Amino acid sequence: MTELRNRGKSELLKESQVEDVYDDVEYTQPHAVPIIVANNDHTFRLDEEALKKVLLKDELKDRYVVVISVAGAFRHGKSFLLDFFLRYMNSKYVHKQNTSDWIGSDDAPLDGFSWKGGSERDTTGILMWSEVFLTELATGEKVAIILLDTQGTWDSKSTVKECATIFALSTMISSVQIYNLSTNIQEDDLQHLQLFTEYGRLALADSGKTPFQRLQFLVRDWRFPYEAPYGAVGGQQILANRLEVSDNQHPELQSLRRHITACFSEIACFLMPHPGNKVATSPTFDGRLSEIDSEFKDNLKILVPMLLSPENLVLKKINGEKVKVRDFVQYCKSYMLIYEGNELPEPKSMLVATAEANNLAAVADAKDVYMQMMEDVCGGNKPYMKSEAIETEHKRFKDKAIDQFDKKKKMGGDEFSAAFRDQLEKDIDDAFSQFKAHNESKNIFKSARTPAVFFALAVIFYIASGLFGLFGLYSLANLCNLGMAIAFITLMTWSYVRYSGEMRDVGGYIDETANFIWENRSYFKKRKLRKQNQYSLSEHIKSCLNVDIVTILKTAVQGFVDSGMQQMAVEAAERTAVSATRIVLNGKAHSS
Ligand SMILES: Nc1nc2c(ncn2[C@@H]2O[C@H](COP(=O)(O)OP(=O)(O)O)[C@@H](O)[C@H]2O)c(=O)[nH]1
Ligand SMILES: [Mg+2]
Repeated sequence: MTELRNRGKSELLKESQVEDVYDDVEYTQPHAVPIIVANNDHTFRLDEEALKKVLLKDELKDRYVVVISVAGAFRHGKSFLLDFFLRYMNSKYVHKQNTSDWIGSDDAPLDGFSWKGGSERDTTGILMWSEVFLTELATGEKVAIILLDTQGTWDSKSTVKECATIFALSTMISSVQIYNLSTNIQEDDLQHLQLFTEYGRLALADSGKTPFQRLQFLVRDWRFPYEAPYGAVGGQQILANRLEVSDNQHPELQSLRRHITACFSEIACFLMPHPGNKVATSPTFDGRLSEIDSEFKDNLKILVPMLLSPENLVLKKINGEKVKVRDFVQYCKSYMLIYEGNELPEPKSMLVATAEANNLAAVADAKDVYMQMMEDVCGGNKPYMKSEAIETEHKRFKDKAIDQFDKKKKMGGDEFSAAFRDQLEKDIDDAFSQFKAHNESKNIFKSARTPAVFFALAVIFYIASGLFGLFGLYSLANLCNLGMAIAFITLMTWSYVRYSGEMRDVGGYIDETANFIWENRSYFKKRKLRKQNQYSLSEHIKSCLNVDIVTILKTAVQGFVDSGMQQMAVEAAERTAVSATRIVLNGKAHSS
C-alpha cells in the first residue's frame, strides 16, 4: 500500500512541480516534504511554511539539531540509501531496538523517500523527512535528527547554478554532508566543492572556525576492492590519495585540496560495493533485500550505524556554536536569500548571510531569555503587579538578555552586531509594552475606569440640569440633558464593544477619552479651589460643571440620601396623620 503510494508519487513528480503534488495530499504517514523548491526560471525558494510545520513543534524547538544530507548526481541511489537510513532510525530511535535486524525482512519493499530506476530525473530541490527523530546523547544533550534528500543535481536538465545551489545549500545547512559519487572520486567531483573553498577561507579569516563539519564521500559501485577494500578503511586510502598535495601538481589543484581540507572539520570516505544487477537494472525491483547482493547489505550494516548511531551523531555547529532547531529555521531563511538571485552568490555574501543568521539566532535566544523571565513574574494568569515593580523587573531582565547577547560568540564583529543589538532592545521594549498592557488589564479598578467616568458624567449632567431647571434656565438644563444622554449612549456603546468585540477602534477612543478626563480631574480640582473665594450664582453654575468628579459624586449621593430621607419623613408624617384621623373617626363612630 505504502509502496504503491510511493511509486504513484514518483510518477506524479515527473510531470509536475514537486510542490503541487505535496501540497494537494494530506498525509497521515511520515513523508518527504519539499523545503527548497524549484521555480520555473531555474531559481529556488524556501517553503518556509512547510519547514516550520515540520520543525516548530514544542518538543523540537529547544533541541540541538543533527542534519544529515545526501547530495550528488542523480540516479546514483541517494534516495534508495536514505530509505535504509529511515529503517535504522525507526528501529533505533522510534522502537528503541539495539539489534542488527534494523535492515528489515528479506521480502519487504523499500519505501520512504521516492526512489526509482530509469534515466529521467525527478524535480530539483531539497526534501526533508517529516518525521524528526529524537534522542539523547551520552553528554545529556537532547537532539533532533533531520534527514535531507537532494534531487536532480548534475543531470542534463540542470544548469550549473542549480547544481551548485542545491549542493551548497544542503552543505551549509547540514552537519553531515554525504557526497554520493559513482565508481570513484574524480577531479570534477572535487571541483564542485570550489565555491565552498573560497567561502571557507573567508569564514576562517573572520572567525578562525572551520565552517563545515563532516564531509562523507560515498563511492558507489566501487570496482577495485583489490586496490582498496570496501568500507571506511579503503575509503580513507582513496581519499588520502585524492586529496594529497604534491609539488608537481598545478598550483590551482594544490590550493583546491588545501582549502577543501580547511573547510570541513572532518572528511571521510566509504567505498560501497555494487548492489547487484537486479538493483541497478530490473524495472520490477521494489527494493526487497532478497534481491540485493549480500556484500552490499553487509557494508550497509557498517555504513549506516557509522553515520547514525548516537555516538556518531554530529551536532550542527555554526561558528563553533551548537544550533537549536528553532535557530535552524532562521539559518535556512538567511541562506536561501542569497541564492534567490540569478547569479551564484559571492562567497562574501555567503559569509554575510551566515553572520546575519548567527546574530539573528543570538537575538532570538536573548529575547527568549527575557520573555521567559517576564512570563514567570507577570505573564499569563500571574496576579497584578505594581507599575514601578514591573518596570524594575523589566530593566533587570533586559540587562540580563542583552548581556547574554553580548557574551554569545557571533560572526561579523562588534560593528556588524550593533544593529542586531539595537533590534534586540527594540524587540524587548515592544514586548514590555505588551506585558505592561496585560498587567494593567489585570487591575480591576483601572478596567472599571471608563464606565465609572461616563456614569459620573451622566450624574453630573443630571444634577446640573436639575439646578438649571430650578433657576428657570431651561435652555441650559436642556443642554445638560443632552450631555447626560450622550454620556449614557457612550456608556452603552462601550459596553457593546466590550461584549461583542466589534468596533474596537471606537472602544479605544472611548477609553482614551475616559483616561483623559480621569487624568485631568486634578486640574478641575485646582480650578475649583482657586475660585472658591469669588462665589456668585454664575460662578456656582460654572463650578457645578467643573468640580472634581469625586466631590460631585459624593454631593450627588449625599443629595439623593438627603432628599430620600426628607421624602421618607414627609411620607411617614402623612401616614401618621392619616392613621390618627382614622382612629379619631373610628372612635367617634363607636361612641355614637
Ligand atoms: N548501480 C547502482 N544502482 C543503485 C544503487 N543504489 C540504488 N541503485 C538504483 O539506482 C536507481 C536510482 O536510485 P535513486 O535512489 O532514485 O537515485 P537518486 O536519484 O540518486 O536518488 C534505482 O533504480 C536503484 O535501484 C547502487 O549502489 N548502485
Ligand atoms: Mg532521489
